[in-house]
Amino acid sequence: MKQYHRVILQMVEIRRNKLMDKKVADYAPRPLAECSDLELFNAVLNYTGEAVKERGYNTGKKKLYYISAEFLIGKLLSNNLINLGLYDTVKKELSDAGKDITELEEFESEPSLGNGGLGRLAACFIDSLATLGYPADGVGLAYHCGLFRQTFRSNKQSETPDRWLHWGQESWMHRTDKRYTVDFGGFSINSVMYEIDVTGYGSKCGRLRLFDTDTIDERVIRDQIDFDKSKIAKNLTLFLYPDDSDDAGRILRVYQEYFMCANAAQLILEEARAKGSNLHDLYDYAAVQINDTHPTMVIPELIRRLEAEGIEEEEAIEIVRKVCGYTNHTILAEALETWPESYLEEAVPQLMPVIHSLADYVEKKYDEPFVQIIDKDDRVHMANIDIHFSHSINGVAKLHTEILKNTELKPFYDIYPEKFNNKTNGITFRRWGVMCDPELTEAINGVIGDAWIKDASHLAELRKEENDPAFLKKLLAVKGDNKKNFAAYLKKNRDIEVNPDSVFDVQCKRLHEYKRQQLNLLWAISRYQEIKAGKKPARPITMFFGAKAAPAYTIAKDIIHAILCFASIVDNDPEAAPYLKVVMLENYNVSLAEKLIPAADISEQISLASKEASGTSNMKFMLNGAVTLGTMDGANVEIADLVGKDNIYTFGESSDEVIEHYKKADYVSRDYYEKDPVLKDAVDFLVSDEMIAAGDEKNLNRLYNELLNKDWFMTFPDFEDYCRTKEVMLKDYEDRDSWSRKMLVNIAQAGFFSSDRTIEQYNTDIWHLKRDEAE
Ligand code: NBG
Repeated sequence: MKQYHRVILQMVEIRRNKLMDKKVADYAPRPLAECSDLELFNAVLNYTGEAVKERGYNTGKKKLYYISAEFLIGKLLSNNLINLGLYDTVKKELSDAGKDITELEEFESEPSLGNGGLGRLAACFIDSLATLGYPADGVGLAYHCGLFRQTFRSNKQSETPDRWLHWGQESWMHRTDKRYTVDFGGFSINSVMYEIDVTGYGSKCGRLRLFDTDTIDERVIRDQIDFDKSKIAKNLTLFLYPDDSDDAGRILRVYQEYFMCANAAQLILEEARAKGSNLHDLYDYAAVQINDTHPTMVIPELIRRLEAEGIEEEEAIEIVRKVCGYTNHTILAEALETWPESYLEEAVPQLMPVIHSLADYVEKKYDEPFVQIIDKDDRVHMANIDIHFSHSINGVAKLHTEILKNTELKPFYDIYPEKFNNKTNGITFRRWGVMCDPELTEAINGVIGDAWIKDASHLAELRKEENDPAFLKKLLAVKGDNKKNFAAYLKKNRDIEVNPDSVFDVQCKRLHEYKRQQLNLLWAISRYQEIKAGKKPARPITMFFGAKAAPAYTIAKDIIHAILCFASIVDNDPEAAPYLKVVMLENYNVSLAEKLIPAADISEQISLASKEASGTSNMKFMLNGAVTLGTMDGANVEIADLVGKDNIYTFGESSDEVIEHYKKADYVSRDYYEKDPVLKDAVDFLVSDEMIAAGDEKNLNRLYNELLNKDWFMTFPDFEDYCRTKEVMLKDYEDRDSWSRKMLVNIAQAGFFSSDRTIEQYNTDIWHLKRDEAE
């Protein structure tokens, strides 16, 4: 038998520093035992702030500005303490005073600055940048109410403002003295810059710089998240992705985007100059990464500002091109923003001469209509600006980049083959391993040490344990504990009861038809129908969904409604309830993910092949020992390559087949419905008497008709294979020995998906930053 000894994280990486002599108690107004939660939280905040100051920031001549509309950073207390090597010390100090650090974690509110994978990726990237020692800022907006807080009422999603920050109260976000003026058509707004320190693991720190204005007035919010969209100075940074179903909402997005870019541009030029740049050599001082199309206006804005400094337009364009890189995160047309020229004229008239110049430049060189900046309907294509006027265009997984090159962006690839490159996404192992799964971390450290936390390639050393029954058993035990912990959390905090001995089958991600939560739901319905017909499964299954639907996305909300109605039917059916449970988790966010993912057995990654650019929850699940059930889409393809076919369950049509269907327009969902009685029964159940009694006939009918008459994301063709594959998977789950080996292989092969690897690749190919000189 092997001995599993506890390795204390701090011993390895952390330089002992002066702060070690200080305590949280030194920052508290009274003895810790007598402190309120708020006093305690502030004490830890200030103690941590001191530690950050001692660490200092990564500096260097050239700095990266990672501009993004979203930074889904999650709570910071534990993450910062772990990165600073202070977690165990603080935990002990608090516990000696009778205080529980996990309660303080619950007290902390989660910053609402992002939506999904794109924003979480930005957060993982700034963690890795700090850890690796690269000078870098994240640049974005300080939304007061973020996306929205999701609640369920009458089995439907309802949205309320997420007032995550109590303005004026101490927080991780510090107000700075930096102020800029941003001009819009007919008026100007003064900005104020806030900063959040980004701690690296055993390294110096980076910064997240978020812009806001003092004129915001939350009183313009009316009912729920509805607000007066015309009062730009009062509403500019209230919400992330304000409802864009009308003109006012869409123009507001343009105002927001320009506000972000105009501030970023001023910051970049000011800092470069302060370091000695004459602006002709901006490339030696700044790299800009444009995260999706939202920050596109930084290109014309920088050009405009360089021209104002006396640089000729042609040179200004070349300078900016050398500085900027663009990351594409989706092939869905709706996410490739285009704005009517008239919006830009109204909101940012000063940019129009530049945009017209860029458009002329392209038009003179290329005939192809697809690559033009402004189309025949006078719409400005933001991605097209990015592609022509930055030096690098990357997709976020191998398959995605190939699809961009060969299909979606082919006319651009024909012009600029050298600009296209792939950077498969990654996740930070500090948050998604060490912090969220301490028991697993301890088990891993016990056999291979903790070097994997900073150099994830070490995880592969775990493969040597493949035939060690003690370690495999340990993995099962850890998973069992995590499931129990999550079940206890749900009971205590949400009054939901789940059976930790059931299979935990999880799909958590934004709600979108292409991600196909509806496919999972149809499986659940057919499982229910089997049970009702007398076929009782060997083991119960608990299906977890976590997803927010964009407020104006009707069908996505109908899918949530159907899941909630179905969940209530199962709960109230004593015949089915012992075997099946469906849980739609309210307000899924980073903090909940950190609890849910370590407890998962099955990771549902079932997007329509070709549509999921990468997926990153697939990587988080894998690192936490869940096994993937997925299509050959996004990064699933690379997971399959790494773990081998025995350690992943794949199904469904290939991306080539799917792309072919779209090309030929030959898919008819009703044909599948007529052909497959199991599918037909499941689909019909959506509008059954039981469902209508549980919900709203209008919504259920709409979903039913959508699937039957359109099913744009081809749920039906994959249904049979999905059910068959899931059945095999559930059967295999019962062989606990061989399942634990699958878990191990997944964990051991996850090293490739560290965001440290991704960042090194961006740096080598795109940014060319130098690491901060180690002391
Ligand atoms: C998302 C994709 C995911 C991908 C993340 C991060 C958007 C627009 N795109 O597949 O859907 O993992 O970006 O790259 O949120």
